[in-house]
Parts: sequence; C-alpha cells; structure tokens
Amino acid sequence: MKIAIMGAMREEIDPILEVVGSHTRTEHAGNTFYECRYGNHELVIAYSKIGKVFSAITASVMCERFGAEVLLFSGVAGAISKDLKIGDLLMASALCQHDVDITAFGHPFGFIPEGSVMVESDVQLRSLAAEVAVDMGIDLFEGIIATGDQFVASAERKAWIEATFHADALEMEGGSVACVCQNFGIPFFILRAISDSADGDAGIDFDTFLASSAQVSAKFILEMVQRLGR
Ligand code: 4EH
Repeated sequence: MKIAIMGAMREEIDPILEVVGSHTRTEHAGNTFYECRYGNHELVIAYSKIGKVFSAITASVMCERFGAEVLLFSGVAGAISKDLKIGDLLMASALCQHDVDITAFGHPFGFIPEGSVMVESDVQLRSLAAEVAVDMGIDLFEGIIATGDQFVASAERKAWIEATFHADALEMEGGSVACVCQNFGIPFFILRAISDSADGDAGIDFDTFLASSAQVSAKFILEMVQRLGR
C-alpha cells in the first residue's frame, strides 16, 4: 500500500525519517517528498510548513502526484480539554476550521457552502489506532480537533473554540488536510500529541515540548503503519 505520512513542521517528521532509514528525495511544489519502503508498504513522507494553505498543498500533492492510498498526519497540538496533559495522544474523530466566518450570511461558524462544519476521519484507521494503543499500553484519546491559521495562546480564544465546536484540541493543519482527503476520497487519520495548553504559557510550553511530543506521535504512527493491511 502507498501510505502518505505528513507533518507541518520539520520536527514532526524527523523522528519518522530517522526510523525508516534510506529514502529518496523529490522536490515539488515547495516541499521535499521522501520516499522509501517500510515493511510491506511504500511511504511518501513530507512536512508542509505551517498552516491550512501549506498543508492543503502538501496533502493534495501526496494524493494526486504520489498516489497516496491513505494519509496519516503526525504532529503536536494545543490542548483544550482539561483531561489532556502534555505528551498525551489524541486522534481526531472529526475536524473543523475554527477561523472560517461567513456568519454575516446566516451560516454557522466553520461552515462553507457545499462543505460541512465537521469532516470525519476514517473509522477503520481509528479502530486500528485503538488496537495499537491497547497493545502499546498507551492511553489514546479521541475527540474533535479545531484548526485555524492562528497559534492560540489565549484562554478567551480557547474557551470560544471549545464552546463553538466542542473541540478537545486545536492546531493549524488538520482541518485543511481532512478537507483535501475527503475531496480526493482518500482515507485519513490525524494524530496529535499535546505540546501546550493554548493559554498564556503556550509559547514557552510549545518550545519546550515540541520535540518530545512530536516523538510520541511519530512512534505511534509508525506502529500503525506496520499493522496496516495486515
Ligand atoms: O504547525 C503549527 C505549530 C505552531 S506555529 C501548529 N502546530 C504547531 C500545532 C500547535 C498549535 N497550533 C495552534 C501546537 N500548539 C498550538 C497552539 N495553537 N497553541 C509555530 C511554532 N513555532 C514556530 C513558528 N510557528
């Protein structure tokens, strides 16, 4: 199977590249795509750069040019739910775009005509992840991820996103990647390890925990890859 693995930041895919070993590099559309065999699968790995636009470009290229049959996203996120602590893993059940606002036309926050507020991730990939978590002895949370082109470091903004979308975590790429995959008909899975709590300390916590949380997410994704299609 051809599996795409993407992150937004270099730090989110470095732990994956370290494990998969030798790979080829292809430059295209402003990204570097790394390809290799891993177990029974062909992998294409890339980091997009930050935000919804760059992540949409990368996901589209992975689907269209690299023939990805499934897309797995690995990275970090800010926690909304009080149950989520730094280093905890959350898989998205569904994703939304918290910064979409055409409410002036009577639409709800996050809604774009001919689209939907929430995009659901693949149910089979989620159940595979649940099995992996049990076998690894890891507590895997499942919930809604809200995406927007903002690094959220404010209790007020965080509370608004929680109240409006019932989101458990927030980041800057999952919602756009979900939208791309849904439109290409590619099953996708978005995994995030918590790096901060999206409040006043978010910037400091993020810098402190980016590498360690990215590693937690990457390790889990690679375990999923090994079990895919078995
Ligand atoms: O890719 C962006 C990174 C932050 S911006 C989204 N990622 C990390 C997830 C994330 C996040 N997103 C919004 C973790 N915590 C978040 C939060 N709000 N509180 C960035 C980071 N470092 C340098 C430059 N930009």
